[in-house]
Amino acid sequence: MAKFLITGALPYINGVKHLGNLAGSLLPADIHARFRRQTGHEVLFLCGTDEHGTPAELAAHAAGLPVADYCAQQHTLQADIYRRFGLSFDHFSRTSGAANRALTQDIFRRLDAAGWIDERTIRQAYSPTDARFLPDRYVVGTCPHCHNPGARGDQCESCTRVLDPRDLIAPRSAISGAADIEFRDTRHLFLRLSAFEGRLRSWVESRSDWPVLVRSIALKWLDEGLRDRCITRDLSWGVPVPKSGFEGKVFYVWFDAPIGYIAAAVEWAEAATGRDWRSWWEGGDGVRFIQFLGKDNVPFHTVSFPATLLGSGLPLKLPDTIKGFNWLTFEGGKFSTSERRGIFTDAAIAALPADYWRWWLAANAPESADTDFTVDRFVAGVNKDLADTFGNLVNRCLTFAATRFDSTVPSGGTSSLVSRDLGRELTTHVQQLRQHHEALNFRKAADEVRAIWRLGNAYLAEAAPWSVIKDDPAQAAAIVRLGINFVRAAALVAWPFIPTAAEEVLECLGEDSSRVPWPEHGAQALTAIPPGRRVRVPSLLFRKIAPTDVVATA
Ligand code: B3M
Ligand code: ZN
Repeated sequence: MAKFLITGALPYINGVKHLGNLAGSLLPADIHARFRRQTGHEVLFLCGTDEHGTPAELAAHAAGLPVADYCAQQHTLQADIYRRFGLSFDHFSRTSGAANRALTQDIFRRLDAAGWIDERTIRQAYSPTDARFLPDRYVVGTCPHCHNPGARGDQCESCTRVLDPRDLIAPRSAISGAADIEFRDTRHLFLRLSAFEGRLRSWVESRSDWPVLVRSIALKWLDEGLRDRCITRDLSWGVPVPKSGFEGKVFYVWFDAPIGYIAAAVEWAEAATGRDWRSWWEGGDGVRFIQFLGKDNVPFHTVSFPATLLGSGLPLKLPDTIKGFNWLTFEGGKFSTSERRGIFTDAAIAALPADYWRWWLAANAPESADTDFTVDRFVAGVNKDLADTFGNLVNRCLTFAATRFDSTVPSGGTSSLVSRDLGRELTTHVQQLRQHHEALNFRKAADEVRAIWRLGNAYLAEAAPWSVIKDDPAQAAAIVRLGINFVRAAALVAWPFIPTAAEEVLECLGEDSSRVPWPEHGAQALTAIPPGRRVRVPSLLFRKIAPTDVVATA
Protein backbone atom coordinates (compact mmCIF):
# COMPACT_ATOMS: atom_id res chain seq x y z
CA MET A 1 0.00 0.00 0.00
CA ALA A 2 1.31 3.41 -0.99
CA LYS A 3 0.07 6.96 -0.52
CA PHE A 4 -1.18 8.95 -3.51
CA LEU A 5 -1.48 12.70 -3.41
CA ILE A 6 -3.68 13.65 -6.36
CA THR A 7 -4.62 17.12 -7.58
CA GLY A 8 -6.82 18.42 -10.38
CA ALA A 9 -6.06 21.90 -11.74
CA LEU A 10 -8.01 24.42 -9.69
CA PRO A 11 -10.96 25.62 -11.79
CA TYR A 12 -11.03 29.36 -12.19
CA ILE A 13 -13.83 31.16 -10.39
CA ASN A 14 -15.14 33.45 -13.13
CA GLY A 15 -18.07 31.29 -14.18
CA VAL A 16 -19.37 27.75 -14.50
CA LYS A 17 -16.87 25.55 -16.36
CA HIS A 18 -17.51 23.77 -19.64
CA LEU A 19 -17.07 20.07 -20.39
CA GLY A 20 -13.51 20.69 -21.59
CA ASN A 21 -12.44 21.74 -18.11
CA LEU A 22 -13.96 18.57 -16.72
CA ALA A 23 -12.40 16.30 -19.34
CA GLY A 24 -8.92 17.81 -19.11
CA SER A 25 -8.24 17.62 -15.39
CA LEU A 26 -11.01 17.05 -12.84
CA LEU A 27 -12.56 13.90 -14.28
CA PRO A 28 -9.34 11.97 -15.00
CA ALA A 29 -8.03 12.99 -11.57
CA ASP A 30 -11.19 11.56 -10.01
CA ILE A 31 -11.01 8.33 -11.99
CA HIS A 32 -7.42 7.86 -10.93
CA ALA A 33 -8.19 8.65 -7.28
CA ARG A 34 -10.99 6.08 -7.34
CA PHE A 35 -8.75 3.47 -8.98
CA ARG A 36 -6.05 3.97 -6.36
CA ARG A 37 -8.54 3.75 -3.50
CA GLN A 38 -10.07 0.68 -5.06
CA THR A 39 -6.70 -1.03 -5.28
CA GLY A 40 -6.13 -0.49 -1.58
CA HIS A 41 -4.04 2.67 -1.46
CA GLU A 42 -4.35 5.68 0.74
CA VAL A 43 -5.40 8.69 -1.33
CA LEU A 44 -5.59 12.41 -0.68
CA PHE A 45 -7.46 13.99 -3.58
CA LEU A 46 -7.43 17.79 -3.49
CA CYS A 47 -8.90 20.56 -5.55
CA GLY A 48 -10.52 23.95 -5.11
CA THR A 49 -11.46 27.17 -6.85
CA ASP A 50 -8.79 29.54 -8.10
CA GLU A 51 -10.22 32.89 -7.06
CA HIS A 52 -7.80 35.75 -7.49
CA GLY A 53 -6.84 37.93 -10.45
CA THR A 54 -8.43 40.46 -12.73
CA PRO A 55 -10.89 38.09 -14.47
CA ALA A 56 -12.51 37.41 -11.08
CA GLU A 57 -12.80 41.13 -10.43
CA LEU A 58 -14.34 41.72 -13.83
CA ALA A 59 -16.80 38.84 -13.51
CA ALA A 60 -17.87 40.18 -10.11
CA HIS A 61 -18.28 43.64 -11.57
CA ALA A 62 -20.42 42.24 -14.40
CA ALA A 63 -22.55 40.39 -11.84
CA GLY A 64 -22.93 43.57 -9.79
CA LEU A 65 -21.43 41.99 -6.69
CA PRO A 66 -18.46 42.69 -4.42
CA VAL A 67 -15.73 40.35 -5.56
CA ALA A 68 -15.61 38.41 -2.26
CA ASP A 69 -19.37 37.76 -2.45
CA TYR A 70 -19.17 36.79 -6.08
CA CYS A 71 -16.40 34.28 -5.37
CA ALA A 72 -18.27 32.82 -2.41
CA GLN A 73 -21.37 32.29 -4.57
CA GLN A 74 -19.43 30.84 -7.47
CA HIS A 75 -17.48 28.53 -5.20
CA THR A 76 -20.68 27.08 -3.76
CA LEU A 77 -22.18 26.72 -7.22
CA GLN A 78 -19.12 25.02 -8.73
CA ALA A 79 -18.58 22.77 -5.70
CA ASP A 80 -22.16 21.56 -6.00
CA ILE A 81 -21.81 20.82 -9.71
CA TYR A 82 -18.65 18.79 -9.10
CA ARG A 83 -20.37 16.87 -6.31
CA ARG A 84 -23.17 15.99 -8.73
CA PHE A 85 -20.58 14.81 -11.25
CA GLY A 86 -19.34 12.39 -8.59
CA LEU A 87 -15.95 14.02 -8.17
CA SER A 88 -14.70 12.49 -4.94
CA PHE A 89 -12.45 15.23 -3.60
CA ASP A 90 -11.22 14.73 -0.07
CA HIS A 91 -11.32 18.50 0.14
CA PHE A 92 -12.43 21.27 -2.21
CA SER A 93 -10.72 24.46 -1.15
CA ARG A 94 -10.62 28.14 -2.08
CA THR A 95 -7.44 30.04 -2.86
CA SER A 96 -8.96 33.13 -1.25
CA GLY A 97 -9.05 31.35 2.12
CA ALA A 98 -6.94 32.14 5.18
CA ALA A 99 -4.80 29.03 4.83
CA ASN A 100 -3.65 29.99 1.35
CA ARG A 101 -3.01 33.57 2.36
CA ALA A 102 -0.80 32.49 5.27
CA LEU A 103 1.08 29.91 3.23
CA THR A 104 1.61 32.22 0.25
CA GLN A 105 2.95 34.95 2.49
CA ASP A 106 5.18 32.50 4.36
CA ILE A 107 6.61 31.04 1.15
CA PHE A 108 7.19 34.53 -0.22
CA ARG A 109 9.08 35.58 2.92
CA ARG A 110 11.30 32.53 2.60
CA LEU A 111 11.99 33.23 -1.08
CA ASP A 112 12.80 36.83 -0.22
CA ALA A 113 15.10 35.88 2.67
CA ALA A 114 16.92 33.42 0.43
CA GLY A 115 17.60 36.11 -2.15
CA TRP A 116 15.30 34.82 -4.88
CA ILE A 117 13.21 38.01 -5.08
CA ASP A 118 14.24 41.20 -6.91
CA GLU A 119 12.61 44.60 -6.68
CA ARG A 120 12.23 46.37 -10.00
CA THR A 121 10.44 49.38 -11.39
CA ILE A 122 8.30 48.72 -14.42
CA ARG A 123 6.10 50.92 -16.51
CA GLN A 124 2.54 49.79 -16.46
CA ALA A 125 -0.55 50.97 -18.24
CA TYR A 126 -2.79 53.11 -16.05
CA SER A 127 -6.23 54.47 -16.84
CA PRO A 128 -7.33 57.55 -14.88
CA THR A 129 -10.93 56.86 -15.97
CA ASP A 130 -10.79 53.36 -14.51
CA ALA A 131 -8.63 54.62 -11.61
CA ARG A 132 -6.48 51.52 -11.86
CA PHE A 133 -3.45 49.94 -13.39
CA LEU A 134 -4.34 47.66 -16.27
CA PRO A 135 -2.77 44.24 -16.70
CA ASP A 136 -1.23 43.94 -20.19
CA ARG A 137 -4.08 41.88 -21.58
CA TYR A 138 -6.60 44.51 -20.51
CA VAL A 139 -5.08 47.08 -22.81
CA VAL A 140 -6.38 46.68 -26.37
CA GLY A 141 -5.50 48.52 -29.54
CA THR A 142 -4.27 48.12 -33.07
CA CYS A 143 -1.48 45.63 -33.71
CA PRO A 144 1.62 47.42 -35.09
CA HIS A 145 2.45 44.32 -37.18
CA CYS A 146 -0.79 43.19 -38.81
CA HIS A 147 -3.07 46.15 -37.97
CA ASN A 148 -5.66 43.94 -36.30
CA PRO A 149 -7.72 46.55 -34.44
CA GLY A 150 -8.50 44.24 -31.50
CA ALA A 151 -5.00 43.21 -30.42
CA ARG A 152 -4.39 42.62 -26.70
CA GLY A 153 -1.48 44.20 -24.90
CA ASP A 154 0.19 40.84 -24.25
CA GLN A 155 -0.37 39.26 -27.65
CA CYS A 156 -2.05 39.75 -30.99
CA GLU A 157 -4.35 36.80 -31.56
CA SER A 158 -4.48 37.50 -35.25
CA CYS A 159 -0.74 37.32 -36.06
CA THR A 160 0.17 35.59 -32.71
CA ARG A 161 3.04 38.02 -32.06
CA VAL A 162 3.89 38.71 -28.44
CA LEU A 163 3.30 42.37 -27.70
CA ASP A 164 3.99 44.97 -25.09
CA PRO A 165 1.02 47.29 -24.40
CA ARG A 166 3.24 50.21 -25.41
CA ASP A 167 3.48 48.74 -28.93
CA LEU A 168 -0.24 49.12 -29.53
CA ILE A 169 -1.53 51.86 -31.75
CA ALA A 170 -4.42 53.81 -30.16
CA PRO A 171 -4.44 51.82 -26.90
CA ARG A 172 -7.58 51.76 -24.78
CA SER A 173 -8.85 50.07 -21.66
CA ALA A 174 -10.54 46.73 -22.27
CA ILE A 175 -12.51 47.33 -19.10
CA SER A 176 -14.11 50.68 -19.82
CA GLY A 177 -12.99 51.50 -23.34
CA ALA A 178 -11.30 54.63 -21.99
CA ALA A 179 -8.56 55.90 -24.30
CA ASP A 180 -6.73 57.85 -21.62
CA ILE A 181 -4.01 55.23 -21.24
CA GLU A 182 -0.85 56.43 -19.52
CA PHE A 183 2.24 54.49 -18.65
CA ARG A 184 3.31 54.98 -15.07
CA ASP A 185 6.24 53.68 -13.08
CA THR A 186 5.36 51.14 -10.44
CA ARG A 187 7.53 49.00 -8.12
CA HIS A 188 7.16 45.24 -8.39
CA LEU A 189 8.72 42.04 -7.16
CA PHE A 190 10.23 39.46 -9.47
CA LEU A 191 10.91 35.81 -8.78
CA ARG A 192 14.38 35.07 -10.15
CA LEU A 193 13.22 32.10 -12.21
CA SER A 194 16.37 32.23 -14.35
CA ALA A 195 18.41 31.11 -11.33
CA PHE A 196 16.46 27.82 -11.21
CA GLU A 197 16.98 26.83 -14.81
CA GLY A 198 19.66 24.21 -14.14
CA ARG A 199 17.80 22.55 -11.26
CA LEU A 200 14.53 22.52 -13.16
CA ARG A 201 16.15 21.12 -16.26
CA SER A 202 17.78 18.23 -14.46
CA TRP A 203 14.52 17.55 -12.64
CA VAL A 204 12.46 17.49 -15.86
CA GLU A 205 15.09 15.49 -17.72
CA SER A 206 15.16 12.91 -14.96
CA ARG A 207 11.39 12.30 -15.37
CA SER A 208 11.61 10.10 -18.41
CA ASP A 209 8.28 8.52 -17.48
CA TRP A 210 6.30 11.73 -17.94
CA PRO A 211 3.82 11.94 -20.80
CA VAL A 212 5.48 13.33 -23.94
CA LEU A 213 3.06 16.24 -24.07
CA VAL A 214 4.10 17.49 -20.65
CA ARG A 215 7.80 16.84 -21.01
CA SER A 216 8.02 18.54 -24.38
CA ILE A 217 6.19 21.68 -23.21
CA ALA A 218 8.40 21.89 -20.11
CA LEU A 219 11.60 21.42 -22.08
CA LYS A 220 10.52 23.96 -24.67
CA TRP A 221 10.17 26.55 -21.95
CA LEU A 222 13.54 25.65 -20.50
CA ASP A 223 15.17 25.71 -23.94
CA GLU A 224 13.84 29.17 -24.61
CA GLY A 225 15.51 30.35 -21.41
CA LEU A 226 13.63 31.29 -18.26
CA ARG A 227 12.89 34.92 -17.66
CA ASP A 228 12.46 36.33 -14.20
CA ARG A 229 8.78 36.69 -13.49
CA CYS A 230 6.85 39.54 -11.97
CA ILE A 231 4.85 38.02 -9.09
CA THR A 232 3.03 41.12 -7.82
CA ARG A 233 0.18 43.22 -9.17
CA ASP A 234 -1.40 46.60 -8.52
CA LEU A 235 -4.78 45.20 -7.56
CA SER A 236 -6.77 45.05 -4.37
CA TRP A 237 -8.19 41.51 -4.73
CA GLY A 238 -5.59 38.90 -3.90
CA VAL A 239 -3.08 37.87 -1.26
CA PRO A 240 -1.49 41.06 0.14
CA VAL A 241 2.26 41.35 -0.36
CA PRO A 242 3.82 41.34 3.14
CA LYS A 243 6.70 43.70 2.46
CA SER A 244 7.15 47.32 3.29
CA GLY A 245 6.82 49.56 0.29
CA PHE A 246 4.35 47.13 -1.28
CA GLU A 247 1.27 47.97 0.73
CA GLY A 248 -1.83 47.88 -1.43
CA LYS A 249 -0.33 45.33 -3.83
CA VAL A 250 -1.15 41.66 -4.12
CA PHE A 251 0.51 38.57 -5.54
CA TYR A 252 -0.03 37.55 -9.13
CA VAL A 253 -2.78 34.91 -9.27
CA TRP A 254 -0.43 32.28 -10.73
CA PHE A 255 1.89 32.76 -7.74
CA ASP A 256 -0.72 31.95 -5.10
CA ALA A 257 -2.97 29.53 -7.04
CA PRO A 258 -0.66 26.47 -6.96
CA ILE A 259 0.17 27.14 -3.34
CA GLY A 260 -3.56 26.55 -2.98
CA TYR A 261 -2.91 22.83 -3.46
CA ILE A 262 -0.90 22.84 -0.23
CA ALA A 263 -3.44 25.06 1.52
CA ALA A 264 -6.12 22.53 0.58
CA ALA A 265 -4.19 19.86 2.49
CA VAL A 266 -3.81 22.17 5.48
CA GLU A 267 -7.57 22.79 5.55
CA TRP A 268 -8.29 19.10 5.10
CA ALA A 269 -6.08 18.35 8.11
CA GLU A 270 -7.69 21.08 10.21
CA ALA A 271 -11.16 19.64 9.56
CA ALA A 272 -10.64 16.50 11.67
CA THR A 273 -8.30 15.21 14.31
CA GLY A 274 -5.56 12.77 13.47
CA ARG A 275 -4.88 14.19 10.02
CA ASP A 276 -1.39 15.34 9.18
CA TRP A 277 -0.93 17.35 5.99
CA ARG A 278 2.85 17.20 6.29
CA SER A 279 2.83 13.43 6.01
CA TRP A 280 1.59 14.05 2.46
CA TRP A 281 3.46 17.13 1.35
CA GLU A 282 6.67 16.24 3.14
CA GLY A 283 6.21 12.55 2.54
CA GLY A 284 9.24 12.07 0.31
CA ASP A 285 9.31 8.85 -1.66
CA GLY A 286 6.58 7.29 0.45
CA VAL A 287 4.04 9.48 -1.31
CA ARG A 288 3.39 9.59 -5.04
CA PHE A 289 2.21 13.02 -6.09
CA ILE A 290 0.26 13.14 -9.38
CA GLN A 291 -1.15 16.31 -10.94
CA PHE A 292 -3.79 16.47 -13.69
CA LEU A 293 -4.10 19.52 -15.90
CA GLY A 294 -4.68 20.99 -19.34
CA LYS A 295 -1.68 21.65 -21.55
CA ASP A 296 -1.88 25.42 -21.14
CA ASN A 297 -1.20 24.95 -17.43
CA VAL A 298 1.94 22.86 -17.93
CA PRO A 299 4.51 25.70 -17.71
CA PHE A 300 3.14 26.85 -14.36
CA HIS A 301 3.32 23.35 -12.94
CA THR A 302 6.70 22.35 -14.38
CA VAL A 303 8.54 25.65 -14.06
CA SER A 304 7.15 28.44 -11.89
CA PHE A 305 5.52 26.43 -9.11
CA PRO A 306 8.47 24.01 -8.76
CA ALA A 307 10.84 27.01 -8.63
CA THR A 308 8.67 28.52 -5.88
CA LEU A 309 8.84 25.28 -3.90
CA LEU A 310 12.57 24.77 -4.43
CA GLY A 311 13.38 28.38 -3.58
CA SER A 312 11.32 28.30 -0.40
CA GLY A 313 13.72 25.75 1.06
CA LEU A 314 10.73 23.95 2.60
CA PRO A 315 10.84 20.16 2.35
CA LEU A 316 7.78 20.06 0.10
CA LYS A 317 7.29 17.50 -2.63
CA LEU A 318 7.52 18.25 -6.31
CA PRO A 319 5.09 16.26 -8.46
CA ASP A 320 6.21 12.77 -9.39
CA THR A 321 4.01 12.76 -12.47
CA ILE A 322 2.07 15.38 -14.35
CA LYS A 323 -0.65 14.19 -16.69
CA GLY A 324 -1.44 16.89 -19.21
CA PHE A 325 -4.36 16.91 -21.62
CA ASN A 326 -4.99 18.38 -25.04
CA TRP A 327 -8.17 20.26 -25.83
CA LEU A 328 -11.70 19.05 -26.02
CA THR A 329 -13.24 20.93 -28.93
CA PHE A 330 -16.95 21.37 -29.58
CA GLU A 331 -18.46 20.55 -32.97
CA GLY A 332 -15.21 21.43 -34.73
CA GLY A 333 -14.49 24.70 -32.89
CA LYS A 334 -13.34 25.91 -29.50
CA PHE A 335 -15.31 25.66 -26.30
CA SER A 336 -15.45 29.23 -25.10
CA THR A 337 -16.49 30.46 -21.69
CA SER A 338 -16.58 34.10 -22.76
CA GLU A 339 -18.71 33.35 -25.81
CA ARG A 340 -20.74 30.65 -24.01
CA ARG A 341 -19.97 28.25 -26.84
CA GLY A 342 -20.20 24.55 -26.06
CA ILE A 343 -21.82 22.62 -23.23
CA PHE A 344 -21.35 23.86 -19.69
CA THR A 345 -21.24 21.63 -16.68
CA ASP A 346 -24.43 23.02 -15.13
CA ALA A 347 -26.44 22.40 -18.31
CA ALA A 348 -24.85 18.99 -18.82
CA ILE A 349 -25.72 17.69 -15.37
CA ALA A 350 -29.26 19.04 -15.67
CA ALA A 351 -29.70 17.20 -18.98
CA LEU A 352 -28.30 13.76 -18.15
CA PRO A 353 -26.88 11.86 -15.16
CA ALA A 354 -23.15 12.23 -14.53
CA ASP A 355 -22.24 8.73 -15.69
CA TYR A 356 -23.14 9.45 -19.31
CA TRP A 357 -20.75 12.40 -19.41
CA ARG A 358 -18.07 10.71 -17.33
CA TRP A 359 -18.00 7.67 -19.55
CA TRP A 360 -17.83 9.46 -22.87
CA LEU A 361 -15.32 12.07 -21.75
CA ALA A 362 -12.99 9.44 -20.30
CA ALA A 363 -13.39 6.95 -23.15
CA ASN A 364 -12.59 9.78 -25.57
CA ALA A 365 -10.12 11.66 -23.39
CA PRO A 366 -8.05 14.26 -25.27
CA GLU A 367 -4.85 12.44 -24.43
CA SER A 368 -2.65 12.11 -27.48
CA ALA A 369 -4.56 14.66 -29.55
CA ASP A 370 -7.52 16.99 -29.26
CA THR A 371 -10.93 15.33 -29.09
CA ASP A 372 -13.90 16.79 -30.91
CA PHE A 373 -17.09 16.52 -28.91
CA THR A 374 -20.08 16.33 -31.18
CA VAL A 375 -23.59 15.65 -30.00
CA ASP A 376 -23.93 12.82 -32.52
CA ARG A 377 -20.72 11.08 -31.46
CA PHE A 378 -21.67 11.46 -27.83
CA VAL A 379 -25.15 10.02 -28.33
CA ALA A 380 -23.87 7.13 -30.43
CA GLY A 381 -21.04 6.37 -27.99
CA VAL A 382 -23.08 6.26 -24.81
CA ASN A 383 -25.94 4.35 -26.40
CA LYS A 384 -23.57 1.69 -27.69
CA ASP A 385 -21.34 1.34 -24.64
CA LEU A 386 -23.66 2.07 -21.75
CA ALA A 387 -27.09 0.99 -22.95
CA ASP A 388 -26.26 -1.78 -25.44
CA THR A 389 -23.19 -3.23 -23.77
CA PHE A 390 -23.09 -2.69 -20.01
CA GLY A 391 -26.81 -2.15 -19.48
CA ASN A 392 -27.66 -5.11 -21.65
CA LEU A 393 -25.26 -7.41 -19.80
CA VAL A 394 -26.70 -6.50 -16.43
CA ASN A 395 -30.30 -6.68 -17.55
CA ARG A 396 -30.16 -9.86 -19.51
CA CYS A 397 -28.48 -11.74 -16.73
CA LEU A 398 -30.48 -10.41 -13.80
CA THR A 399 -33.83 -10.54 -15.59
CA PHE A 400 -33.24 -14.19 -16.38
CA ALA A 401 -32.29 -14.86 -12.76
CA ALA A 402 -35.46 -13.09 -11.67
CA THR A 403 -37.84 -14.92 -13.98
CA ARG A 404 -36.33 -18.40 -13.94
CA PHE A 405 -34.57 -18.62 -10.57
CA ASP A 406 -36.90 -16.60 -8.37
CA SER A 407 -34.42 -13.70 -8.04
CA THR A 408 -31.97 -15.92 -6.22
CA VAL A 409 -28.42 -16.88 -7.11
CA PRO A 410 -28.97 -20.52 -8.07
CA SER A 411 -26.99 -23.43 -6.68
CA GLY A 412 -26.17 -26.67 -8.45
CA GLY A 413 -24.51 -27.55 -11.68
CA THR A 414 -20.90 -27.07 -12.41
CA SER A 415 -19.54 -24.23 -14.43
CA SER A 416 -16.64 -26.35 -15.65
CA LEU A 417 -19.13 -27.56 -18.23
CA VAL A 418 -19.06 -24.18 -19.96
CA SER A 419 -16.72 -23.80 -22.82
CA ARG A 420 -14.48 -20.88 -22.01
CA ASP A 421 -12.18 -20.26 -19.13
CA LEU A 422 -13.92 -17.10 -18.12
CA GLY A 423 -11.88 -16.66 -14.95
CA ARG A 424 -8.60 -16.69 -16.81
CA GLU A 425 -9.87 -14.30 -19.48
CA LEU A 426 -11.16 -11.93 -16.84
CA THR A 427 -7.84 -11.99 -15.01
CA THR A 428 -5.98 -11.08 -18.18
CA HIS A 429 -8.28 -8.14 -18.88
CA VAL A 430 -8.15 -6.91 -15.30
CA GLN A 431 -4.35 -7.01 -15.32
CA GLN A 432 -4.31 -5.01 -18.55
CA LEU A 433 -6.78 -2.58 -17.08
CA ARG A 434 -4.61 -2.07 -14.01
CA GLN A 435 -1.61 -1.32 -16.22
CA HIS A 436 -3.54 1.26 -18.24
CA HIS A 437 -4.74 2.96 -15.06
CA GLU A 438 -1.23 2.96 -13.64
CA ALA A 439 0.13 4.44 -16.87
CA LEU A 440 -2.65 7.09 -16.74
CA ASN A 441 -3.94 5.97 -20.14
CA PHE A 442 -7.61 6.73 -19.76
CA ARG A 443 -8.79 5.82 -23.23
CA LYS A 444 -7.07 2.46 -23.07
CA ALA A 445 -8.48 1.85 -19.61
CA ALA A 446 -11.98 2.60 -20.87
CA ASP A 447 -11.39 0.31 -23.86
CA GLU A 448 -10.46 -2.47 -21.48
CA VAL A 449 -13.55 -1.94 -19.35
CA ARG A 450 -15.65 -2.10 -22.51
CA ALA A 451 -13.83 -5.31 -23.50
CA ILE A 452 -14.77 -6.85 -20.15
CA TRP A 453 -18.43 -5.92 -20.64
CA ARG A 454 -18.32 -7.45 -24.11
CA LEU A 455 -16.75 -10.60 -22.77
CA GLY A 456 -19.70 -10.96 -20.41
CA ASN A 457 -22.19 -10.53 -23.24
CA ALA A 458 -20.28 -12.97 -25.43
CA TYR A 459 -20.24 -15.53 -22.64
CA LEU A 460 -23.97 -15.30 -22.05
CA ALA A 461 -24.70 -15.48 -25.77
CA GLU A 462 -22.48 -18.55 -26.11
CA ALA A 463 -23.63 -20.35 -22.96
CA ALA A 464 -27.29 -19.47 -23.74
CA PRO A 465 -28.82 -20.42 -20.40
CA TRP A 466 -32.30 -19.69 -21.83
CA SER A 467 -31.85 -22.66 -24.19
CA VAL A 468 -29.88 -24.91 -21.85
CA ILE A 469 -32.50 -24.63 -19.11
CA LYS A 470 -34.94 -26.75 -21.11
CA ASP A 471 -32.78 -29.89 -21.03
CA ASP A 472 -30.32 -29.23 -18.24
CA PRO A 473 -31.57 -26.89 -15.49
CA ALA A 474 -28.50 -27.63 -13.33
CA GLN A 475 -26.14 -26.37 -15.96
CA ALA A 476 -28.34 -23.35 -16.62
CA ALA A 477 -28.08 -22.62 -12.88
CA ALA A 478 -24.29 -22.79 -13.04
CA ILE A 479 -24.22 -20.45 -16.03
CA VAL A 480 -26.47 -17.91 -14.36
CA ARG A 481 -24.46 -18.05 -11.13
CA LEU A 482 -21.31 -17.39 -13.11
CA GLY A 483 -23.08 -14.66 -15.08
CA ILE A 484 -24.25 -12.89 -11.94
CA ASN A 485 -20.72 -12.95 -10.57
CA PHE A 486 -19.46 -11.66 -13.88
CA VAL A 487 -21.92 -8.78 -13.66
CA ARG A 488 -20.43 -7.96 -10.28
CA ALA A 489 -16.91 -7.90 -11.74
CA ALA A 490 -18.14 -5.80 -14.67
CA ALA A 491 -19.55 -3.27 -12.21
CA LEU A 492 -16.37 -3.24 -10.11
CA VAL A 493 -14.13 -2.36 -13.05
CA ALA A 494 -16.67 0.22 -14.21
CA TRP A 495 -16.78 1.97 -10.85
CA PRO A 496 -14.00 4.56 -11.33
CA PHE A 497 -15.69 5.67 -14.56
CA ILE A 498 -19.41 5.40 -13.81
CA PRO A 499 -19.65 5.18 -10.02
CA THR A 500 -23.40 5.78 -9.69
CA ALA A 501 -24.45 3.00 -12.04
CA ALA A 502 -21.77 0.66 -10.72
CA GLU A 503 -22.94 1.15 -7.14
CA GLU A 504 -26.56 0.61 -8.14
CA VAL A 505 -25.67 -2.71 -9.75
CA LEU A 506 -23.66 -3.76 -6.70
CA GLU A 507 -26.62 -2.95 -4.45
CA CYS A 508 -28.91 -5.03 -6.65
CA LEU A 509 -26.46 -7.88 -6.13
CA GLY A 510 -26.62 -7.47 -2.37
CA GLU A 511 -23.08 -6.12 -2.18
CA ASP A 512 -21.85 -3.33 0.07
CA SER A 513 -21.46 -0.48 -2.42
CA SER A 514 -19.41 1.61 0.00
CA ARG A 515 -16.57 -0.86 -0.30
CA VAL A 516 -15.71 -1.55 -3.90
CA PRO A 517 -12.92 -4.11 -4.22
CA TRP A 518 -10.71 -4.67 -7.23
CA PRO A 519 -11.37 -8.03 -8.94
CA GLU A 520 -7.72 -8.94 -9.31
CA HIS A 521 -8.19 -12.70 -9.51
CA GLY A 522 -10.78 -13.58 -12.10
CA ALA A 523 -11.58 -17.07 -10.88
CA GLN A 524 -11.99 -15.88 -7.30
CA ALA A 525 -14.08 -12.89 -8.40
CA LEU A 526 -16.42 -15.25 -10.24
CA THR A 527 -17.35 -17.12 -7.08
CA ALA A 528 -17.67 -14.08 -4.81
CA ILE A 529 -21.47 -14.14 -4.60
CA PRO A 530 -22.66 -17.38 -3.01
CA PRO A 531 -25.74 -19.37 -4.06
CA GLY A 532 -28.89 -18.45 -2.21
CA ARG A 533 -28.30 -14.69 -2.26
CA ARG A 534 -31.32 -12.61 -3.28
CA VAL A 535 -30.68 -10.30 -6.24
CA ARG A 536 -32.80 -7.73 -8.04
CA VAL A 537 -32.99 -6.26 -11.50
CA PRO A 538 -31.98 -2.59 -11.47
CA SER A 539 -34.42 -0.08 -12.80
CA LEU A 540 -33.31 1.04 -16.23
CA LEU A 541 -29.57 1.69 -15.81
CA PHE A 542 -28.97 3.60 -19.01
CA ARG A 543 -31.78 4.59 -21.29
CA LYS A 544 -31.03 5.21 -24.94
CA ILE A 545 -30.66 8.88 -25.52
CA ALA A 546 -31.37 11.07 -28.54
CA PRO A 547 -29.63 14.28 -29.62
CA THR A 548 -32.56 16.24 -28.18
CA ASP A 549 -31.61 14.97 -24.71
CA VAL A 550 -28.35 16.85 -24.95
CA VAL A 551 -28.86 20.47 -24.18
CA ALA A 552 -26.38 22.37 -26.31
CA THR A 553 -25.85 26.05 -25.82
CA ALA A 554 -23.96 26.46 -29.06
N1 B3M B 1 -7.14 28.15 -12.80
C1 B3M B 1 -6.82 26.86 -14.82
C2 B3M B 1 -7.30 27.83 -15.80
O1 B3M B 1 -8.22 28.57 -15.49
C3 B3M B 1 -6.18 27.48 -13.65
C4 B3M B 1 -5.47 26.38 -12.94
C5 B3M B 1 -4.79 26.79 -11.71
S1 B3M B 1 -3.99 25.40 -11.04
C6 B3M B 1 -3.11 25.99 -9.75
O2 B3M B 1 -6.73 27.82 -16.86
ZN1 ZN C 1 -1.00 41.30 -35.17
